[in-house]
Amino acid sequence: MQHKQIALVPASNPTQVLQVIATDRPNTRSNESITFNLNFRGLYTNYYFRFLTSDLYDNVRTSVFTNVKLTIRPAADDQDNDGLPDAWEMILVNADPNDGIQSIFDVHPEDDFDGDGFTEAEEYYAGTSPTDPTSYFRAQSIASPMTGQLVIQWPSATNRTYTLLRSTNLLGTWSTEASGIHGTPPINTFTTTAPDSIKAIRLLIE
Ligand SMILES: [Ca+2]
Ligand SMILES: [Ca+2]
Ligand SMILES: [Ca+2]
Repeated sequence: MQHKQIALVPASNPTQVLQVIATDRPNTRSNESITFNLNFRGLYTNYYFRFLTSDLYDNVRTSVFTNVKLTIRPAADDQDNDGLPDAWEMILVNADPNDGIQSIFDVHPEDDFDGDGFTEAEEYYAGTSPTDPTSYFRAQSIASPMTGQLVIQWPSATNRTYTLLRSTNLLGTWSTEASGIHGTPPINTFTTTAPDSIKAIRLLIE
């Protein structure tokens, strides 16, 4: 049932419901407070809150809202709403007290502070250091301690899982060597058999 509902809709397409905030609210109360969390980020366009009401027979009725007060609170750990936890952003704020990055609002996910080719967002996601140009996501050590054995190491983070692919040719045909490998920070070590046919490996963050 889509009536009796408060929903968030984009201004460009008001019939598209992005998120239902509340349903079946009784209409006899006033000064009602509804708390909800937006489950998307990036408010770069206009959105509407759509209020739909119906009578007991599900006929849509027009309602008059005399006073709707909307209070928006950013997520507690992300006051600048950029997707990076504020505590993590402090690494970049504190990296150089004399640079232009004086607060979390000066840290931008698309920037690359240490110039290693990986953005702050990518470094956060991979669990690598955003202030160390030698720290970025890649297999940092591949060794073959004995014939037929391959040891692969990479910088890893908690709450991340990894997939390892192997290829027997260089034509981009990949098969999964292992998936769901849990991060064991700071370094993951994975040992596998390495027949001569392996020509390349690839490492992905799931
Ligand atoms: Ca943030
Ligand atoms: Ca970087
Ligand atoms: Ca780095």
